[in-house]
Amino acid sequence: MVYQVYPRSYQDSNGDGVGDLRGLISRLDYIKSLGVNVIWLNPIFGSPNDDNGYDISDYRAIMKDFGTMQDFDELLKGMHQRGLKVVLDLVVNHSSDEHEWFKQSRSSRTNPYRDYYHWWPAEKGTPNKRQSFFDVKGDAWAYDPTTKAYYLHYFSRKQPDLNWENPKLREEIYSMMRFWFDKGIDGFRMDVIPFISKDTTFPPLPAQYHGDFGRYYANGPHLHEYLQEMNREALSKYDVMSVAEGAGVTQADALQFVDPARKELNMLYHFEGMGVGLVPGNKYRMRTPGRYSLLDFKRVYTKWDSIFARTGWGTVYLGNHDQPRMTTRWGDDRPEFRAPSSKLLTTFLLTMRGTPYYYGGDELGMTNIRFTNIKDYQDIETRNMYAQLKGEGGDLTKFLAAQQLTARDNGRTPFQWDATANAGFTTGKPWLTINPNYAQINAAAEEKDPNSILNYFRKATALRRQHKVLVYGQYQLLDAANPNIYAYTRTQGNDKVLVVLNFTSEKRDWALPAGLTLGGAPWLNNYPTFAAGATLALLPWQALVLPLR
Ligand code: TEU
Repeated sequence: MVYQVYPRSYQDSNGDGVGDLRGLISRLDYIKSLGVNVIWLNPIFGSPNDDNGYDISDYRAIMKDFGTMQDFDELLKGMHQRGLKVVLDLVVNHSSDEHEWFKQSRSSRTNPYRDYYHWWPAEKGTPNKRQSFFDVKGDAWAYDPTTKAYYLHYFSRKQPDLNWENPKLREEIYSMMRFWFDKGIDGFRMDVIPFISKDTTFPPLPAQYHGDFGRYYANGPHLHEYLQEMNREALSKYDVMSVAEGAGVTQADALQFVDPARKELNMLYHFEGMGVGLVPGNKYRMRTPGRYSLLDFKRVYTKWDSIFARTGWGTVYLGNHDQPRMTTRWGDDRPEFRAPSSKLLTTFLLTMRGTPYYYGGDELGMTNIRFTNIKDYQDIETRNMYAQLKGEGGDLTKFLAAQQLTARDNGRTPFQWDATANAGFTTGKPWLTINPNYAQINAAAEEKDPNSILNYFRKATALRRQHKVLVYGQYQLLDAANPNIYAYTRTQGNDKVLVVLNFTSEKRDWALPAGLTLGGAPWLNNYPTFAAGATLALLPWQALVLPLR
């Protein structure tokens, strides 16, 4: 079970309003108490923070805001002493434009670092259009007057794409990976790793990828060669894990990354689940704001389970630092439904096959902050989309309304530790506004309440540790056509359990399918009561894990 920590928002120790490593060290006992065993930290490396650390200017240093290498060593030791594994973020599709490599590269056309990046000389004309995720104009080519050439940046202008065709660059990266492995880290989460290989002739974007360029970016000609090389040169030399951020990866491609026979990566997390309820290819437009089809949801997770049924290994997540809060997005964050729906989503994550990636703060049932003003946002993605839309004369009111549900900053507001000033996160001015609901929703209050969302999460992690059937058992969807209830069994040898999840804010009856016989008290129930019988009378967002005979 992986628990994701967004260090910027976890705990500040020095009052500068930004979370840091010493803050995190002070919270290790809390993390240990959750019952998870792997901690993934978002980027902690040298960075000017154009994109909160996803723009790295020094891969072998700690970001000044976060502390020093000594702090990191202490953190790693503290984690290992508690039996926790540490996974860092590997961001190597691009670097910062403030990285020494890029400074050299842009200085002249003959500089030895020129080929560390993708350059298009202006005398060849304007390069074929590539779409940028974060550029104000949406253009992934930026003109650089010093050498009269364009450089490629799929993300912001301050995130130039590295040129993986260059063997020297690749060796630098593997060596940097070995540096961190030698320090003792336990693995990497690999940022947009499917994008590293490019057709460097940069032909026109084929029509089938218009509006869905992520899928084209993920399809580079040498991608799997590079991943195999990375495995040979770095990963295979250590006892470590690897997980790809599977941007643009389809069901048909997935096993190419994680089939053990191919010797590439261990896991991949897909984006399809996050797309449920959105207009295809457009995360800013929900089909019906605040609603999604449970049938689509079930279809996606069932299909992805089947992909890894014979080989490879899956993942499951409902939120991360690029997503809104899980309870707001997939549950119902109104006061009466917030706790049961958070607990239901936790039940889902911890009873599916594959490794759960659980986002820090979700164990408290944190919710979207729903900013009303563009000035409240810190995220480059939201700010630049807004600027772009403004330039085009688009509907900014509608955009801001959609952002209340989908913007990344919703998932990045500081961790809510207690009801004291600034939620116990900082004594200074927080870098991003803290959700004012911290007075009610905070870890200290939930510690005291045996029925809190936090304590439910602990029960669920303990259950998953105790019962291997929840980890490895075969998954079988039941009642596929039911638009309100998600039910499935997990089976391993003689162990069989039934999971029943009422994904609505209403009471629902659900008839136990023929052939299933309950085998005792629920292993997990997010309500104090449970009406057993041939028909289960489910309360709003009720979640049950029931042993079967
Ligand atoms: O995200 C990759 C990615 O595809 C994003 O465009 C993502 O789809 C978008 O943020 C969703 O809103 C990774 C990181 O997780 C993200 O935080 C970085 O900003 C991005 O790469 C660039 O490094």
